[in-house]
Amino acid sequence: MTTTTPPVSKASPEQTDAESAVPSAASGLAERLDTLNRIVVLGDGRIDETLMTDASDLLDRAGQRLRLSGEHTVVALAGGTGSGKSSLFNAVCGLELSPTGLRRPMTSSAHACVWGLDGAGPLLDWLEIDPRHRYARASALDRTGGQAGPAAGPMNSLQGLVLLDLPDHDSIRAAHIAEVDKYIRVADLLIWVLDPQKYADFAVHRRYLEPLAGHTGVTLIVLNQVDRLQTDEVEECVKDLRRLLEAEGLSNPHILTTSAASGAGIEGFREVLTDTVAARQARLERLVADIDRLTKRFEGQYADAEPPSTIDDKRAASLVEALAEAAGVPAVAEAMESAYGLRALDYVGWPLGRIAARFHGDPLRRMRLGELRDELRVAFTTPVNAQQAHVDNALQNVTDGVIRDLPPSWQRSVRDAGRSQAEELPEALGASLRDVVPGFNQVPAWWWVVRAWQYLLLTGAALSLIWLGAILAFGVLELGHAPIGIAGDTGVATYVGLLFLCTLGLGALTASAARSMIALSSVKHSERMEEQMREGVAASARTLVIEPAERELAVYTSFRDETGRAIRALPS
Ligand SMILES: Nc1nc2c(ncn2[C@@H]2O[C@H](COP(=O)(O)OP(=O)(O)OP(=O)(O)O)[C@@H](O)[C@H]2O)c(=O)[nH]1
Ligand SMILES: [Mg+2]
Repeated sequence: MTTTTPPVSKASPEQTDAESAVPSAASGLAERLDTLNRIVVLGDGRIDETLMTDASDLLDRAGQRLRLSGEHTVVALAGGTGSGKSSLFNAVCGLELSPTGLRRPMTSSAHACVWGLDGAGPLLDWLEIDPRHRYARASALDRTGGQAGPAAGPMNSLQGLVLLDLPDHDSIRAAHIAEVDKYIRVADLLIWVLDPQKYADFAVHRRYLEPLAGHTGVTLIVLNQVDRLQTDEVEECVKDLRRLLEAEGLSNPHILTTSAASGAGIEGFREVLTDTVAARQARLERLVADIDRLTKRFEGQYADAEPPSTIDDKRAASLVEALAEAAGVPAVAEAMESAYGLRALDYVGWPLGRIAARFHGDPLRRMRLGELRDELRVAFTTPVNAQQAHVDNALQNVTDGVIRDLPPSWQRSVRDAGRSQAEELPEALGASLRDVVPGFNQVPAWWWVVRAWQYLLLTGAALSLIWLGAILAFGVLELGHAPIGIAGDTGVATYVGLLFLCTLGLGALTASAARSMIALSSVKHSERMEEQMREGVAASARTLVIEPAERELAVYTSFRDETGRAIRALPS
């Protein structure tokens, strides 16, 4: 007794030619697995962990299954205890291979029967079927018919079938459920064996059929034990079951009715198996259905809004500003300005004033210079002791506006990327400050020129003073004979006196003019130093904050592109 429904992987006559059949379901599968692999690489550690684990598991499973025999189709008989899985298994095998009976549950570990053992060994090992529960059937047997019925002919050969009889899914034994779940994950074709009493069983519907609604192409529903019902009751039962399945999202479910006891429907069941095995598409269709189901779960993992690819200049500039502030750049620049002024006076001040100051000591000036030196030495030699809260705030602000339209998990990952190298920031900021030291220590050429000019004037003043002394000694007091006439000539005394005063005056003027110039240039100098420090801070901000965040944005963009494409390619 078989209801008319779309066949599971029903092979057309041409498709029974194994080689030509395979590519139809396979086409696009490799590409889809590649896409999924890229999505996993991009999303790993960033999005929902369970989803990532499931995706990786699927990739592993697909890789393993595709490497294993494509000549074999793994068909699992699943269902509640007593529904008749083992009885159907035996009926298809034509031998009593799996014990059946009244004990509940009866089957405690999977039994496998293989038609065509060649190449099936690694597949059975991968399926972890206990060697004691592995059986082989020669295909010829099926052509001559087992218990299941008359010869079906070569086209109906079960060659390539790996039929699994599973324990019950509703077992009181947790190990049974774990085993069932394992095989339901890996089987190429799933057969749910239901019976008229428990076909609406909540557990099987909620736990398996509903979540696998997209797997209709690789799912077969068998209503067994129909010998217990009247003909009209069977139809009513099938109708009700179909309604139930469709309400759960299984569109156009393929339902068969059988009786393992009377043999009714068994031949039709074998035919479906024969067609499925001959088409050799179930293995690939199962993987395609799994990829479809998994891909749908990525729907909430990206946002429709086009993501930004860069941190805009305004945000980058405020980050630099905040980091420069946290590193104390303005204060260092101010200290540099003062130190520059004090240092300049050592060069351009009137030498006599400096000498006098050195003798008398100018405690205030000395203290100030000492403080400045300490301040700068600390700034230049140690990592910046930037205020953590200030830096944290700046790091948060730089990504906050940019990630607004990203899904929460990606907001987190971009924010984390922006902070990923935060620990290196103090050292890098310290280095940015240190980098300006050579520039700061340089003495401008004009300081030397002024200093030489000042010494020239001082020499002029000293010489004119000596000259005046000579005139006083030789010309006025006539203490002796002048070595050269002009040295004792009182007539030039006025000019020499004037020369002396002029050199002193010029020295004072030069010192005063130089001071004004220093006042101007120290501001310019500190501005230049500050600019250099800010450039360093900006470079650190770029390498340690902006670039990691932008790289993460690029990862999200690729993830969004790949996932979006995969979701759009899903069958509607
Ligand atoms: N009347 C009738 N009885 C059946 C049919 N199929 C199986 N049975 C009986 O139902 C009982 C359970 O059958 P099993 O094949 O052991 O059931 P199972 O689904 O393998 O059960 P577990 O191994 O416990 O999960 C046995 O006594 C079978 O003889 C059927 O189509 N009609
Ligand atoms: Mg059983």
